[in-house]
Amino acid sequence: MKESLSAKKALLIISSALLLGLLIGAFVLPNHAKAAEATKELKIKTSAQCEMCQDRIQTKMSKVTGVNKAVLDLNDKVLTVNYDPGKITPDEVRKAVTNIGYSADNLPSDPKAYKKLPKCCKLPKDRK
Ligand SMILES: [Cu+2]
Repeated sequence: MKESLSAKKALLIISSALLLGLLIGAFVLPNHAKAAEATKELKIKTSAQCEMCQDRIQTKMSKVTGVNKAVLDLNDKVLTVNYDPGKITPDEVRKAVTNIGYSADNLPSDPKAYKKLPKCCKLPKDRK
């Protein structure tokens, strides 16, 4: 009698473990996949001019809520942003770039922020 009881216990433990495994498989793993999906990539053409612009844009953009990573390619001045679409929209990402003083795709730079940029970071027509 005692033995069959411990056998029942063992069965209970094993089936609990299996159930737990199923639960993990059913809930945790898909959430994990969702978390990976939560990062989207956006490419934005900017008016960056030099390495100082690159530093400025990358540093400031990486501090924007919802932005995971921002990398500027100085060859084509395209900013690649990895962002969380649950926290920020593409338009808000572009707006954040304009607030630093640079144009973002079709959006013009914020005039005040642009004015504060050092000469080398302004457009060639404004450097004199
Ligand atoms: Cu610059």
